[in-house]
Amino acid sequence: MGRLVVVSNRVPLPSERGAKAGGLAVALADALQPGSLWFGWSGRRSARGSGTTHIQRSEGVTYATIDLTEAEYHSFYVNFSNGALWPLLHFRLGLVDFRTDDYGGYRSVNRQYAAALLPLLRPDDVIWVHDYHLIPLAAELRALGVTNRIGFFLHTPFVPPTIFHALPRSTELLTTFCSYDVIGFHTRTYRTAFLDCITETLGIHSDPDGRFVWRGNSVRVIVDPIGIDAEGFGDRARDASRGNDARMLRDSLGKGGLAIGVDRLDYSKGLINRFEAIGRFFGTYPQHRRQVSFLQVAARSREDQGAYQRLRRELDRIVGDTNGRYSEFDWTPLRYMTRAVKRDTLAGFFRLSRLAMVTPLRDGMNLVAKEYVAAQDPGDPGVLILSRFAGAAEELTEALIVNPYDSDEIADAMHVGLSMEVEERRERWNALHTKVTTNTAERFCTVFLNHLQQVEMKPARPALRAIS
Ligand code: GDG
Repeated sequence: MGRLVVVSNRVPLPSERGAKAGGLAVALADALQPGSLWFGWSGRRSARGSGTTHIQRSEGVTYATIDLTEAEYHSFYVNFSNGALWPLLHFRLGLVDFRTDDYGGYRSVNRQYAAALLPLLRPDDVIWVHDYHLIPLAAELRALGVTNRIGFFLHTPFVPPTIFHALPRSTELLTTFCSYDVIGFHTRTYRTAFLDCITETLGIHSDPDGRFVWRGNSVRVIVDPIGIDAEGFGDRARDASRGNDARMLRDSLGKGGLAIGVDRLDYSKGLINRFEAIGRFFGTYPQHRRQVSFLQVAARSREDQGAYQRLRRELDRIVGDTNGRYSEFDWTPLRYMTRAVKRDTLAGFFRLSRLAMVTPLRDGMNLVAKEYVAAQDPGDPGVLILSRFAGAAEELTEALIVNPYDSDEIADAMHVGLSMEVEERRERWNALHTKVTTNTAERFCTVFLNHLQQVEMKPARPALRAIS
C-alpha cells in the first residue's frame, strides 16, 4: 500500500498530547506507521489562515497543519460544522442554525484544505478523510486533478432523507460525497439511511455490496464499526484501579458503590434525561440511597456555542435540584464535574464502577461503552446501561438496552443492574468482552484500508480548476 495520509479537522499534535487523548488519535494509532502523514487544522486562529503549512515530525509520522482565520473558524467550524451539521446528523432539527454565508465558509475552507494538501501529496498516497467537517474535501481534491484513492469515514450517525433534506443545500452536499472511492459508517442503519438519500435524491440504486456509480465514479459504501484497543485499556484499568486517584475515590465512597457516566458535555449525550432518571431512581427505589453514588465526568466542549452554554446551565440546575432533594449530610447522590480527567484515571474509575450509564439521545458509536466493558474485573464485572440510539447498541446487545428519553425505564434499569447477581453479570460481560476484543481499533483501520486498497487507481488527469 502507498503512504497513508490521514486528514481530519483537528490534528492531535504530539506536542499537545496531555490529559485528553482524542478518540481518533487512539483509534488510528496502529494504522499510522512511520512514514504516514496527518494533515488538518492546527487548532490555532491567525490572521495568516491557511497560507502557511506547519510541519512537525514525531516517531516517523509527519504532522502538517494549517491555521484558520477568525472568520473561517466561526463560519466553517463553529457555525456550519457544529451549529448546523452536528445537530442535523444527531436528529436535532430544532437546533440546526443554517446561514448561507456559513455554508460558503465551509466550502471555502474545504477548498483551502485541498489546496494546502496538494503539494504534500505523492502519486500513490492513500488518503483517508475523517468526519463531517470535511465532507466536500474529495470533490475539492478531484477538482485540483488528484486521482489518488480517497476514503471517508463519518464518525456521527447518518439521517434518513426526510431529515437530511431539511438542511438547505443538502443535495449539493450529498453529491460531494460521491467523489470518494470508499465511504464508511459505524452501522448498517447509517449506511442504509445514506444510500436511501442517494437513491431518493440522485435516482441512483446501489448494489447489495453498497456500490453505486455517480458520473463515472464508482463509490463503495461500507459498514465498519470503530473499536478500541480493548486489551491495552483493560491493562490500564487494572493498574490504575490500584493507583492514588482510584484509592481516593474509593475512600470517599465509604461502604457505598459507584455508578459512572463519562461524556463530552454535549446535548447529544442525553445528560439532562440521565440526571432526571437518577432523581427518579432515588425516588422510586429508596433502598439504594446511600448504597450508591453516581459520578458524572462531563468535560466541557464547544463552549462558544449558545446551545452548549444553555445545556450547561440546565445541567447545573438539575444537579442542584437532585442533590438538594436526596443528599444527606454525609452522602451526595450525584457528583458532577466538567473538567477532563486523565485517561488512566478514567480507566481506573471504570473498573471501580458497578454500573456505567451510556445514554446518548443519538451517538455515532460511543467509545465509552466499549472502554467500560474493557476495564472490568472478569470475576466481578459491572453492568452497562446503553442507549438504543448509540451505534454501540447494534453490537453490544448484552448490555441493558434502554430508551434514553424514558427516565422511568432508565431508573428501572439502574435498579436491575445494581441488583444483578454475579453469575448473570459475568455471562453478559463475557459476551460483551468478546465483542470489544474482536472489533478493535486495529480491525477498524485494517478493514477500511483494505477496502480502499482494492480501489483501482484512476488515470491521471489535469486540474479542473486552477489553484487559488
Ligand atoms: C465521536 C462520535 C464516536 C471523555 N471524557 C474524557 C475523556 N473522554 C474520552 C472517552 C472516549 C472519548 O473521549 C469520547 O468518545 P465517544 O465515542 O464517547 O464520543 P465523541 O467524542 O462524541 O466521538 C462518537 C467517536 O467519534 C469515534 O468514532 O464513537 O459516536 O460522536 O475515548 O473516554 N478522556 C479523558 N478525559 C475525559 O474527561 N482523558
